[in-house]
Amino acid sequence: MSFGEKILRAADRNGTRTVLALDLEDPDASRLLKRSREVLESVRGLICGVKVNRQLVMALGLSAVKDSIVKLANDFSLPTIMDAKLNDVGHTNGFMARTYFDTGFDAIIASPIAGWENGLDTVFEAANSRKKGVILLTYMSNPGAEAFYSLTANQPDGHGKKVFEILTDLAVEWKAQGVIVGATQPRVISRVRQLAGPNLPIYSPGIGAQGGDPKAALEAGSTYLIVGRSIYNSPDPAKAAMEYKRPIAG
Ligand code: O7M
Repeated sequence: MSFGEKILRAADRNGTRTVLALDLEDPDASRLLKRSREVLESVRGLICGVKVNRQLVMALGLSAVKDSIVKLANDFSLPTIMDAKLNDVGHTNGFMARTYFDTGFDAIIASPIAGWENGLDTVFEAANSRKKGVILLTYMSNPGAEAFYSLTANQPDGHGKKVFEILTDLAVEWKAQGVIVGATQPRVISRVRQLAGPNLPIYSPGIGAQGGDPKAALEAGSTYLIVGRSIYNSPDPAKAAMEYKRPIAG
C-alpha cells in the first residue's frame, strides 16, 4: 500500500484529518520516550498519522525511534512521516531519504528549493522505488515566511509568479504526495488548491499554538491538519485531539 493510500485509510477509519506532530522535549531521554508513547497511545484512534521531527531523533537516536514510535504507529496502522526538511545536494539528500525510509518511515518532508537535478531527484528515486511519499514544503506557517514565499519572481515569459506558486507547480510536476502550507494562511491554501487541483493533499501545520484555525484551513482546501503542542501539551491529549475531529464532522 502506498503512503497516500495508508494515510487516507487511517483518516477514513478514525474519522479525522489530524496528523500528530510528536515534538515533545525532555532532557531525560527515558522520560521523553515514555511520555511520547503515552501521548501516541492516548490519541491513536483520533489521528490519521504521526509526524516525527528532530526533537525525538536527536534525543533518542534513530534506532530507538524505530523500535518505539515507528513500531507503535505501525501497530496502530498509522503512517509515519519524517519531518527532515531535506534541502541539500543529491547524494546527501539521497542518503538521508534512504536511511529514514529503511527505518520504516512512510514519507519524508523536503524543501523544493534545492531543485530537481542533483537535489531532490535522489529523494524521489528513493521514495518511488519503495512506494514511499515525499511531501514538499510550499508555504510555512510562521509570520516571517511571507517575506520569501510570497515574493514575486519573473518568469522567462515575462510574467511574475509568486514563489509558493512556483513551488506548487513543481510539486505537481514532480508528482509529490503532498505539500505543506501553513494553516495561518487560508488564502494561500485556496490558491494552492486552485493551482494543484483537487487531488494533491495539502498538509497544514500551525493550528492552535501558532494561531491557525482548523475549520478555516479545511474550508480553504487543506486535506490534513498537522497539530503538535495543542494536543501533547494538553492535560488531556485525547480530549484535545477529539476537538480537531469536529471541523470535519461539520
Ligand atoms: O502544532 P505545533 O505548532 O506545536 O507544531 C507544528 C509542527 O508543524 C512542528 O512539528 C513544525 O515543525 C511543523 N511545521 C510548522 O509548524 N510550520 C511549517 O511551516 C512547517 C511545518 C512542517 O511540518 O514542516 C514540514
